[in-house]
Amino acid sequence: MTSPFAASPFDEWLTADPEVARLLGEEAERQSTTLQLIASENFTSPAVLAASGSILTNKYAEGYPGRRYYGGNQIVDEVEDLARERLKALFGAEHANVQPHAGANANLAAYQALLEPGDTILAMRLDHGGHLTHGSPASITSKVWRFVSYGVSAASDDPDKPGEIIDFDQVSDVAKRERPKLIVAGSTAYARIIDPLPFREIADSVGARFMFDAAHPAGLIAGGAHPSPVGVADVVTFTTHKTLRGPRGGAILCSAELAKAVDSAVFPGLQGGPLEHVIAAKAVAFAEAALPSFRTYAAQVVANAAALGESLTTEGFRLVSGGTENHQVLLDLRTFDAELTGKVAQEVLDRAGITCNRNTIPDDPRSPFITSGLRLGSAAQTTAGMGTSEMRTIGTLIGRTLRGRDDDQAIAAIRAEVRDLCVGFPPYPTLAGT
Ligand code: DSN
Repeated sequence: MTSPFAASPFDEWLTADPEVARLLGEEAERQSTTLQLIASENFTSPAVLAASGSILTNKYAEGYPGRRYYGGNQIVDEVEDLARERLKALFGAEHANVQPHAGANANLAAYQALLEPGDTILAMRLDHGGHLTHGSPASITSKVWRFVSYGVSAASDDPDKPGEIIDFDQVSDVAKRERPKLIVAGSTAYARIIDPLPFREIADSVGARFMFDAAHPAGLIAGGAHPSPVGVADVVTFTTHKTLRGPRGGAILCSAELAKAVDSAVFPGLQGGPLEHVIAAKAVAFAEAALPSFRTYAAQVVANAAALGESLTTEGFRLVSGGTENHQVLLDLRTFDAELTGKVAQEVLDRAGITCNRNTIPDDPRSPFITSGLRLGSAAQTTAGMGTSEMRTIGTLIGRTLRGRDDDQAIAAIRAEVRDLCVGFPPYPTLAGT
């Protein structure tokens, strides 16, 4: 197949480096002929691609607009100010920092702004859906701060009273016992809306600060599909590349009162020179997310995840937390096949052209490397134009792939069906070659 970028200047500029050009072409083919169901991924717009591939990568700009440590930043200052103003307007925030290179950096900077080393942080258990930066023993966060955790309620078979939902009694009990300086809401594998208000109440009851890590739902919040934590939490961190559909990176929102502490924590506390080409791309994405069409997109992402979840339930999988209210579907594979691990499922689905990741599920008896779960997301394929009907087809394809996992011919046939489906929904139609 012709590279979707064949008509763009990217290939031409790379003729001097045929090896990298070839790899980009192969990745373009992979992204446009396989299903992108990793819940933390998306397809940025061509304008975001253009800004992130721009000459702003050449510029050193340590500091902030109007207060740089290098000359020649007149234009860069305008770029970063534009990004900050657009982001503040998008979420109604008093202050924005658009320099974090990633979500992990944003979280580290927020902790640094709000806490002293050794202070206690209450965050979601990693094996119940929390993120590495919420206190994994492998993360620097747990070496600097002391983490205690809350989890989700027990699993339930009652469709009217689903389990595996954030247990606010537990959040409150642990908060009262451990007196954390900071309570963190937010997750990496959790399919429900996270309401910031109960967290705020609990934080206030113990005199803690409250941080909302909105890495996953940022686009759903911007698009009005989820409640906003801005103005409720002291600090909101997020990545710009998941549901928000921008370039790979992070950002922080906070009150004017915390602006100086947050800015100092990002630079010089954690990072050196900001990636101004990425900041320009963030500015583009923030403007896109303010368009009415983005509200339609956010609603469709949620509807698509629900359709995918329903279809997978019909195939015999159990949905962790009994359903989905965001862009994620977290599957318990054991009801489908007690022997099937997340690792095997991910590998077989990869062969069929269905890209997703294995994930632990609450109280998973298997290790994080093997797992009993799979995490799927609807954000990227919704950007490519797929709707609920395609999501139901994908659910069926996943069921067929995993049932036929020992049959190479069956997998090859599904791979062909996946390619046919994807060809109808090119992620970059305006860049497509002929
Ligand atoms: N935890 C990653 C994810 O959600 O895929 C992002 O850091």
